[in-house]
Amino acid sequence: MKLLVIGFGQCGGRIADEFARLGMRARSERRLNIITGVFAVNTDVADLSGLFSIRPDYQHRVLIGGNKTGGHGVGKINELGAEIARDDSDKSIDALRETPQYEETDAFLLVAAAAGGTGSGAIATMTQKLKERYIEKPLYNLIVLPFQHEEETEGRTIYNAATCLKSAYLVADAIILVDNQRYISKNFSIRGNLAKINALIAEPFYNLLCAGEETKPQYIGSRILDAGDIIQTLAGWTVIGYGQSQTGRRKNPFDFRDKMAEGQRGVQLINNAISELSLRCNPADAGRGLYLVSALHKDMDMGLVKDIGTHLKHIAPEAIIRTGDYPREKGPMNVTVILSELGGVSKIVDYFTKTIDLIDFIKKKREGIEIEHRDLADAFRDIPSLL
Ligand SMILES: Nc1nc2c(ncn2[C@@H]2O[C@H](COP(=O)(O)OP(=O)(O)OP(=O)(O)O)[C@@H](O)[C@H]2O)c(=O)[nH]1
Ligand SMILES: [Mg+2]
Repeated sequence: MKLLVIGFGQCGGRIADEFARLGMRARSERRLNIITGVFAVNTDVADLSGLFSIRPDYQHRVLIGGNKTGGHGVGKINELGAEIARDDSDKSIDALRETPQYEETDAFLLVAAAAGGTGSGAIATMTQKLKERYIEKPLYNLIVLPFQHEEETEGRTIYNAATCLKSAYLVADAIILVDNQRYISKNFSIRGNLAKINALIAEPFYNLLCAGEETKPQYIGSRILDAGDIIQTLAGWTVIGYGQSQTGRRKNPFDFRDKMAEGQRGVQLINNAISELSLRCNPADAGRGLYLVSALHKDMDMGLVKDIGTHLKHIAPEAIIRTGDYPREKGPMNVTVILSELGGVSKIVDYFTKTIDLIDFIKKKREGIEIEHRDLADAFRDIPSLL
């Protein structure tokens, strides 16, 4: 599958930068083209300058709203981010139009953080604008949810997340949810290390995008997972995960423990992938799903692929599941999982509930202040004025 990636705001731009590196890696390691173009759109010049792999020209790093923000971002006001993106949408769309590989692109992936200003406001607006222009290509959003400490301490975080997610849901074909907090609990040493988190966010897409583009017979699986399968799977709220088998001590083919572990490796792999999902959710809520198994030729057998499928069906019984295998020459055995069309995502519902409460609270407070002002005006009505 070939993606055209556009990052909005600082977080979106950096993750798009990571996808640019993924594309380079696919070209150099596997001679495959999985990324047809990468763009960063921002109201902040410094953020655009801090990218590494996206081409540095103005057509790939697009500055919007320069006259409104002076090139310094929108300071978390996502309404302003949305307004600027709408007003300057031609600037971004013109840049994309120049992509020579547009025809080959299977889908657009727009990336942003929900809690900031520029990306949070721009992602849905631009998805809508692109949808009007390019009706034939699916438009996916990858939205990064804030760290818990940001939710607790920074004003507007929850409000921005709720408004961004609702707007994205109304226009995007699927929204891949990525919770920053998940990556802290996964590995304490990467706390605060956003670059490492970004690499972990992009990694599950590598095999997923490469598998359907392979042309070398030795890497073509018995069931190829291609762009069509991925497009059929992605709908509504979506999460992605990636599980890897432990590489460690050499296996002894005669040891009964190794023999037993071999029988369970499919289940172990899928459990690893589910525990590493980009957002905690209940797999039973998924309406669609897919998995891609990648392993050395000698380790790849249909029993393994089937075991994984059976286990996934067990934990996501309502989901229509698509599958693929991707034989490799080196590297550990791994599985990529997508759960999509999720019915209930408690974290998202929580943002909506808290935001409605907040709006209610602000309204009541405002009414209170108005009454106070009225009382005050009544109280000084008969006082002579010096003006
Ligand atoms: N995973 C990840 N999260 C990031 C990164 N940079 C910022 N964030 C998160 O993104 C949110 C803030 O959004 P930003 O992208 O910085 O905001 P912006 O879109 O540039 O908007 P303004 O700066 O307000 O104009 C917070 O929740 C941060 O934790 C990053 O490189 N990776
Ligand atoms: Mg910014």
